Amino acid sequence: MQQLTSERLKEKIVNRLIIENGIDVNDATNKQIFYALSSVVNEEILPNWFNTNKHYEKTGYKQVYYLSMEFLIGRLLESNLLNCGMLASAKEAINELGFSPEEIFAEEHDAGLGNGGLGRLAACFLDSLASLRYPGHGYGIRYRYGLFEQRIIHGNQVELPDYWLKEPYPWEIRKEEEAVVIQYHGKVHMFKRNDGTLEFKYENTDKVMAVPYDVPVVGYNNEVVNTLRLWSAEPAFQDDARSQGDQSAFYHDLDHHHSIEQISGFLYPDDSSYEGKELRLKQQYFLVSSSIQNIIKQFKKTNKMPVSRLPEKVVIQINDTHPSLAIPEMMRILMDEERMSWDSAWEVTTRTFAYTNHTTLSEALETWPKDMIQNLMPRIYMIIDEINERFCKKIWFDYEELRDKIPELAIIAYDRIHMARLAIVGSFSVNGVARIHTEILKKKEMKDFYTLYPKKFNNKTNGITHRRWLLQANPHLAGLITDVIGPQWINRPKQLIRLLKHSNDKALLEKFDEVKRNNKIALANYIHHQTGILVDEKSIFDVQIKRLHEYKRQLLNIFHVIYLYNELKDNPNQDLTPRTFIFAAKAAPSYYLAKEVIKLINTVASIVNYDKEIQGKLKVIFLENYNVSLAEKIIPASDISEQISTASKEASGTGNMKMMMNGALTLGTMDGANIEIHDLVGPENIFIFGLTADEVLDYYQNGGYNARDIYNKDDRVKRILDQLNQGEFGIHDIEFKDIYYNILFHNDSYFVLKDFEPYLETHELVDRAYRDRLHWLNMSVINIAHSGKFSSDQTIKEYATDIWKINQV
Ligand code: 26V
Repeated sequence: MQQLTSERLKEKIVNRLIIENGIDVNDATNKQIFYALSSVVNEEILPNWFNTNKHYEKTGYKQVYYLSMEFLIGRLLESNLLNCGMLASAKEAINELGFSPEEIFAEEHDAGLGNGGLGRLAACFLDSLASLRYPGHGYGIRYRYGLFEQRIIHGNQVELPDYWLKEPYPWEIRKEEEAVVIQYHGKVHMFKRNDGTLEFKYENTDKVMAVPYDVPVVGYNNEVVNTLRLWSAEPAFQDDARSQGDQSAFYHDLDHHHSIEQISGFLYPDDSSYEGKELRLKQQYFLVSSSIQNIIKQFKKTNKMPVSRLPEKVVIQINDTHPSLAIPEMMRILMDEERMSWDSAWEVTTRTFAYTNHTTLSEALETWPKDMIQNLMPRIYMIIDEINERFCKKIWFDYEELRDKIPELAIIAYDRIHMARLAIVGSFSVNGVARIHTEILKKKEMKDFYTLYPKKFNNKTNGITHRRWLLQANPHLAGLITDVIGPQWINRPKQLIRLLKHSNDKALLEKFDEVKRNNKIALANYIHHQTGILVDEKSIFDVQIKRLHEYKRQLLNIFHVIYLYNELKDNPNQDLTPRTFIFAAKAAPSYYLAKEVIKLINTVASIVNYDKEIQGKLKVIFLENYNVSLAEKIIPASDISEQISTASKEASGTGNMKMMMNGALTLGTMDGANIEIHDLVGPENIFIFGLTADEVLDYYQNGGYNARDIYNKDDRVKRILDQLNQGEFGIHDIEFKDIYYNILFHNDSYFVLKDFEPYLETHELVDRAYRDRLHWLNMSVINIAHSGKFSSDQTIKEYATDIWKINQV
């Protein structure tokens, strides 16, 4: 790619402002500069995008499609500049024009089309696919409202709608000519054709149009541009009631249009508990029907082969069970439109789909009432019913030892449709997202399915794109690494391991120290600007940023803070390394206890931060509206990465990888990918504590844990819980009785009290370790050196070779 100099970029921006806005650059607003620069970047991207598509069409490479209800892509200007090789010159150009790059980038509204880990993983995967030259694309929904914006008011979370499309989104292109029709409701009629095969006709269906908006996915310095196709719901046909002046029909129309547009209206903001809302089901079918129709159409156009050969050219990864209706939808199209027999359609379908599981939490498992599916998509229901019949028969006849288990294996059981079971039966691959998670699936959660299909199960440990999370978010660290080991690590992140050789070089460690300090100063400034609170950049930045969920145990973290505060009140001169506890987290709007924890953190902050007696040794910061852009600010400044889920509950985690890559040390349980981090860096370079997954699972199964015993025996614990109960940790009558009751009367389901003491002890080790600056930096560099293993490039290569069988172009 011809790389643009900053001079040339400036010219282009100046021109763009004249042509588009009729203004002089000196009069331009930040917003106008943002749009001008985006348009210049698009000029670079678009020809490559066009050529990539042409190339795929011409060569007929096998394509992978990643189907996901969520893509948490964040901002794109800076990452597109980076991947086009223009970031440095663009920053220079912006500066020289008298603007601040940071402010210009901040003009872009985060695309928050996801809840958390699962959606962000999808975004990292797209980046790696394009950067490794794999023909891989995303299919999702263009929600008009992304994940809510969070404000903290009097310590409480308040949700505001995120109308991210209020202003034009410079990265999307509407492709009206690719629109497809989705049908809901109606009746299905069955006919026998002359050749004896069956034909299905649909009558009186409600039709909705799915219009794609394409977003380019730019590969790193390689001219590949893949596609993220986001579907938007629109009325399929213009009713003519309006022109006929029929008032009531007119209003009926408006209503109708509104309910259609609602299908892509908003992202469901709850990733902690499944709720069987019909609109959500409509969204899922909307995504899968439009995507599968589109995939088959593209396959035919490119390959001139019978659809029976689809699996040679297409593989579809479904991101959790949310898009698993794609399986019966594929069957429907192959049989009803392509006239294939059941057996051949099933063969094609099961060779095309692969399924990733992202959680074992039972409350997140999707099941839908069978009536709802039958009413909303009668033909799809018939197909699921048939898949189920055949599957159950197979168990009955071929696996006698599993006969008793049929109710736990059947796709339709007790009038509900079990989406994970459908996904397993209909796919050739089932994977978990970290080693321990896959093992739990095989040994426990999906044990009987594993007996049925041992070869389907495999592990693919998650990863993160080091381009966004290191090169872009932490340019000074990236620069320093390049100074030490050369730039090869950028294309081969595993080469970060070459840092190991230098991890004892004192002069070098000082430089790492300086980078971290500057990042901490930048974050401290941001914190001051946002909250008015001054934090000391010399304190330990102890960070927990993730969705708020009981199993992630932000409560354990804040209990530790309260404990430290109590200790300092008893003895203000205690020898404690100053700490800044940084939290950021959104709670699902209906998750009462999670919101109580947010309120507790903010209440503790409001007391601790203003208590002169503790001499500024503790600060508690809750940064509102956690999203991708805020993560990019916090992560480079983190010293301690809190990954303290109840063991066995966190499928993988990816924040743990991001912070490790930025030189933070993990303080965590043996859960998710923490275990793999531990195994790589060794026990001496990580702070591990608490129950193991086996111990937790054993307690769940056999009992033997009593939270009240700990409350009675441990004065520190008793004091904290009593403070919550008696409103002592409260101002203006705020109490936290429900947290108190939850722990003591529901026997502390997440083992907060059980892990409390080992957690405190481990924090004391952290406190001591931080005092030996060089040793700390040595550990930090060792962590960075091993983090290449967690680049999503590595993960994607494994998906590509083990599951997808696709080649780099
Ligand atoms: C669950 C649900 C439940 C029903 C309604 C809507 C909804 C939407 C999203 C989810 C996702 C829950 C699963 C999830 O996000 N898992 C996270 O996936 C990450 C990427 O694999 C992984 O790192 C985290 O450990 C895991 O919690």
